[in-house]
Amino acid sequence: MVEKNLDFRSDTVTLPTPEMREAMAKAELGDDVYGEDPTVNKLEKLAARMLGKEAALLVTSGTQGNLVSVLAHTMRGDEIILEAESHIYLNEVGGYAVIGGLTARPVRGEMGWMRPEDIEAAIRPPNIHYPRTGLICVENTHNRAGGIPLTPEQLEADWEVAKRHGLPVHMDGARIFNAAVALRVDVKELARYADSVMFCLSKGLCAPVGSLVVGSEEFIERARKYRKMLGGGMRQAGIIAAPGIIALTKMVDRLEEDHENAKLLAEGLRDLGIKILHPVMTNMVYIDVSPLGWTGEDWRKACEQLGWKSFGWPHSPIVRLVTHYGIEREDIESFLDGLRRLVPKRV
Ligand code: TLP
Repeated sequence: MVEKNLDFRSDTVTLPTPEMREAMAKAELGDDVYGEDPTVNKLEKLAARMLGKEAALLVTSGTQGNLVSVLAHTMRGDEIILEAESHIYLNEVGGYAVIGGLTARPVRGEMGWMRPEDIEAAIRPPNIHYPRTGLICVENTHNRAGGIPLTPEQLEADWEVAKRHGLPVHMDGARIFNAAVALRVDVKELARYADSVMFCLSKGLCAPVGSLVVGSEEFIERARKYRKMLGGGMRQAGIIAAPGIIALTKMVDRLEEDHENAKLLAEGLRDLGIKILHPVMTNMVYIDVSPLGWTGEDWRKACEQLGWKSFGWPHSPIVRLVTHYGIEREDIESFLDGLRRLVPKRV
């Protein structure tokens, strides 16, 4: 049975499935700092195999996974190239700068994709005045661009520039399985254009905690050391790896339902006069409620009346809605029915 979780704020709110809870209770455990937790080892092996990389590392969160990856690829003083609206740049507390001693060179993308020529223009030539470019980061799906999946062709074009300049590529693939499902490609086809990929178990895949970093054996060894430095050596972490295994083996294909529900939601909202800001390709819908004469705060209150949680601020009419496990098609339909009664009538 799915616990009702009427919450559009994020797919991070998903609760573990009953099967995950059971797996947690029964998980075989050991000390993972000694490499002795069999459940963690099993999850890491599975993740590496699924993404087509040599090795994997379980980390506490997407933010920690991105940070250990960035640290393992770079040296203090390097500059990293990333998309101007990327999560690493905007939403990870500036860890790359504070902890890594790195500077950022943001490049504006088109629907989340940095064009290869723009990346190339941002790579620093040797010059005594310049920092060394150390890394290129891409994000897939791209959150603030609207949950847009970057295609293998787009990724290959960026990868080609990086390799021509001898640079590593890190992919913030927090929702890489949403991208793979939406594009109907094997996730390996996306991961192959990155030296390292971070992806999250605790978003649409429903595990309660955890993300993974995948890459070469040698890269993962370095990342493991940084994870320890950041306090991420988790001892009997099989407790969180067990639901992670279920996330990867049982929860990937159902992401399609979330994508269908997001499309249904977007169509219904459009019919009510609300502006949809991006093509809806995965589980995110970004809207502008100003055509209703509403602020984000009005939106939030309307949702609250209908029993839903949704973000919405007084100063902005832009809101992100995310579909996920626990939200069924019927829930979207009844939400839209309720909303029809609340929105001002159109003239
Ligand atoms: N994103 C959260 C918020 O921080 C915005 C969300 O609700 O979407 N990369 C991407 C692309 C993400 O969207 C997120 C989380 C992360 C990394 C960080 O993951 P966590 O929250 O596990 O640190």
